[in-house]
Amino acid sequence: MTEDRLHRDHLPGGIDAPVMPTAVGIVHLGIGAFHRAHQAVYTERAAIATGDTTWGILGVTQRSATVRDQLRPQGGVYTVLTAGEQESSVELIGSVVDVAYPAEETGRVLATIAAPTTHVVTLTITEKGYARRPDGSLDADAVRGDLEALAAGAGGAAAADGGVQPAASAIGLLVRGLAARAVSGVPITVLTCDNMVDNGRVLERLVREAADAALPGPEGDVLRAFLDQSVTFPCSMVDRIVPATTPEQRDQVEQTLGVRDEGLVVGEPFAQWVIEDRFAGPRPAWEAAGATLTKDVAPFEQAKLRLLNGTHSLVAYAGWLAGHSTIAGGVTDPEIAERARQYLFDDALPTLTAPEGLDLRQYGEQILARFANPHTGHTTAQVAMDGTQKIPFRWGGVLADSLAAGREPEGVAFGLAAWAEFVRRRTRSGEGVDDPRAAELEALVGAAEVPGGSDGLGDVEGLAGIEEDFRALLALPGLLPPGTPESFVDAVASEIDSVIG
Ligand code: NAI
Ligand code: CS2
Repeated sequence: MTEDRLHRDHLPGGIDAPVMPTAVGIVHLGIGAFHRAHQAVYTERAAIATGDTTWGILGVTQRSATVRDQLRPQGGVYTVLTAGEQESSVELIGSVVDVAYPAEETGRVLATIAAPTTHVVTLTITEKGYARRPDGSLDADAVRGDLEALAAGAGGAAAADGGVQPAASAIGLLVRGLAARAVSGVPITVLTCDNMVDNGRVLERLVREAADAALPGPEGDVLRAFLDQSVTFPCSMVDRIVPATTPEQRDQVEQTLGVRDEGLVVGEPFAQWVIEDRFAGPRPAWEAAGATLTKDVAPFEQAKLRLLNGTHSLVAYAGWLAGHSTIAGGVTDPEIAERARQYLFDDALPTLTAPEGLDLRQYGEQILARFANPHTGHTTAQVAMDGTQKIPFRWGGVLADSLAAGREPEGVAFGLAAWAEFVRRRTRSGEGVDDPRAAELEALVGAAEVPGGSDGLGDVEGLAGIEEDFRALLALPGLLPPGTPESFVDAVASEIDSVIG
């Protein structure tokens, strides 16, 4: 350990000592920025409030070893920079004890999920991490290697020794870990913290589909009985704007602390966590850190996904098209602000039933103010990522409920037009689209034949060609709710002039 690098044994003065976990009670799949600035912060604060230090976190990162290489040299310790409009602060988090990279340590992760001292698995693997087909079912091809390992018995008791097949997917890793735990039968809670409607039920269905695909016969009975009797998949609504950390932010905090924290994460001051109170066994006292436990998360989740995330995506696409690199820049652009308010208050808000005690109009104004905070540095490009995975959860419900009520939501039409033009422009420029279905999207752009053949004006580049691109993109399977009428697609196409600039 070099003195200029943050470490559990080398703490800068002026900030509170981190929690020193005495056991690993949580395995977290997808230890990216958000987990470190949200669930791990709640866990740390709950440990400080209650003195219960048995909730150490083993983080798991599957796409790259970066976060492991950031935190392991620091003994798992990192800092959270809270970047407010008026002030900022730095908090030291010690609840993460280590980070595992399954490509090299699958056996360790499976053994930790199976360990009786582990009581909760949490996830933030992004919407695309759930290996879903457009119809929401499990994409078995995406988890094939794990299903084969499970069928071969390589995901069970063998977990603790070497020679375990590296996990190929988060869902696969989770199912193999639960299969290993089914041997002991000790109950466990699996808590997803990803931005999906009914996220706990989505995850449970996918886990069961994977188990049935891998172990369809009597050999799967122990696992299925374990899932039925000893595993719960509660839903949760999570909220804190946490952008990807920039080198400049690491430099800023190094100046403040006097040591380098490669694991730094940055968040806004606002944070909220609403959790379905359906646990199979022990859990941290997250309510001691401000979390809300409730029997029904749905009203909170719908309000957040539709009002915050739906507006976020509209600002991201319209802002990017208008040349704004940040969300703050986009939401303070008068034309975009007007469109954002139209979507938020005229389209989304009327489809909601307010959670108890929440004034939705006030909540909406607060969301717009949060977006305008320039200090988080949240970029339009980051929010614009993975549109095919986000749009159905953010605009899909607003569109379906509006149509059912006899309304065609103009804000949603504009947002979809902005998304389509974003895809078209990123494809034509060669920059490409950051989306798990990018190949499908890019193949649709410019592929449409202009009716009546080329008109000498540069075929696909004419308005007719752009409209054909839009219609082809909007027809992407799984993007819009089933039964969306052609009249609404026409409404999206009528927004072409307002998005092509
Ligand atoms: P991030 O990019 O920092 O981390 C994403 C994590 O997911 C990484 O550990 C990555 O390895 C893993 N991952 C990505 N694709 C995967 C795949 N196909 N299979 C398995 N693992 C995969 O992103 P961040 O900021 O941590 O956000 C993660 C998720 O947290 C979001 O997608 C969202 O669902 C939720 N969230 C994020 C918020 C934010 O402001 N960043 C706020 C509220 C929720
Ligand atoms: C954002 C979310 O990146 C995105 O798609 O809309 O990560 C957003 O920052 C969070 O949901 C806020 O809680």
